[in-house]
Amino acid sequence: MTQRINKELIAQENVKLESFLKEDYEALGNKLARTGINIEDITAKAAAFQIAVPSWGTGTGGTRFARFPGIGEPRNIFEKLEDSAVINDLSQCTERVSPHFPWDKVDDFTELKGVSDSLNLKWDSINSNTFQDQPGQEHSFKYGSLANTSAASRELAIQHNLDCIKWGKILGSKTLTVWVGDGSNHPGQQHFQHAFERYLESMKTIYAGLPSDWELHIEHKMFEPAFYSTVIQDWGSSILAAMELGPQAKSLVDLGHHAPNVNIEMIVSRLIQFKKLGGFHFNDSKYGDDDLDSGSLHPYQQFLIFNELVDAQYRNQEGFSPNYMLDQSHNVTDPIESLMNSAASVQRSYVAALLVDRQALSEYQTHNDAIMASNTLKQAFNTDVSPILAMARARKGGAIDPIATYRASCYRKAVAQKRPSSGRSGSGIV
Ligand code: PSV
Ligand code: MN
Repeated sequence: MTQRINKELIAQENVKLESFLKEDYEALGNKLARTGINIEDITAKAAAFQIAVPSWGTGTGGTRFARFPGIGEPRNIFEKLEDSAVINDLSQCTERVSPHFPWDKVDDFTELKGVSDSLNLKWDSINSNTFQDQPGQEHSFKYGSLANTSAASRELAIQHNLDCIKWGKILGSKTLTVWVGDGSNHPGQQHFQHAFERYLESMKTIYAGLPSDWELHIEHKMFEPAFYSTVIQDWGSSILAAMELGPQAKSLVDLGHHAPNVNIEMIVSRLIQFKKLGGFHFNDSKYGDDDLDSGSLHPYQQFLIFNELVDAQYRNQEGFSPNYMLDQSHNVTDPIESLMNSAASVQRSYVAALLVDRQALSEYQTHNDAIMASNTLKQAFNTDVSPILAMARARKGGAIDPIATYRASCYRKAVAQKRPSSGRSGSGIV
């Protein structure tokens, strides 16, 4: 039987905090009312916010040096769904799960859909994996997949993506996300233009297999596994590819996939402007693609990204409906705790961005009042919206304090009994 967080336990834990929450919510409501903001409008938007959980994020991550397995790790997609359901039970903003194939491949996708339905979970974007070889694979991806010089390897990679669409249709997904590690490790190893041409040709076949109500998201990443050049290394290559393919192809922004100090919020704005923003993989980083917990290091950057997103919503920007998803590696924490924290952190950025006085900001921009424009953003960012997040969760049956309730449930200990350790302590970045 699937393990869940007992609803009574959530209620019991919430009772302990209810009166404090009410007080804080009222105080914040009064404060916001002074600037003409109705807290209930904001709470309704917070409650409607959703961010998908990556199936692979429910397991313990690692580096290329080592992995230290946690207890009670999910061993397959069914157990990953169980953990995802717990995250949503407590957080109430993560009703979708984004799978990765073939990591999450099953024999019977109809059965998998039945299980997710029974857990009240939906499926987000399907992620294809052509960055490693599977046991017995006939044509290797060692020298790339969609851009490989070998037609047989390219064909295999294309077919895998078409299979992902087929499986995704059964699950009710509407998006395919393609990230490839194709690139080179030595100057001269790869002809830049020819590699990009091969990639585009392969992607055109995948695009042709896309149902008319689906989107194809192209995820760029500056480096790794290729350390000299990567075919889709930046948002420039990604948007070029998306433009070449057609309107259903868009760019996906993973926060960790840019050169240090790049102005990601401005990239987001450009993609919005040209109807090419497909979605996000949220995480945080200090050095590279660190896959740290969202908002743990650069909460202001995350807020500034949401400032662009809320601005697009405010302006009713055409073609704007990005997917939000987490993509992190939890090496030293319980992944459930990290994912709950991170979902709330992204939701926090969204809610704070809703507080920006857009009319005032526009006036300051018109009159080149840099200080006041910047202060307008800072004022929203510095507002502690915790009571709004907690209220939105509690009203939907979630936890006022998700981590405390999760710990009180002893869920991890309970699942550890039926999920013996995989013992997989070798290296592995996910
Ligand atoms: C690549 O680093 C990435 O960000 C892509 O989204 C992959 O699908 C995911 O991580 C897992 O390897
Ligand atoms: Mn990613």
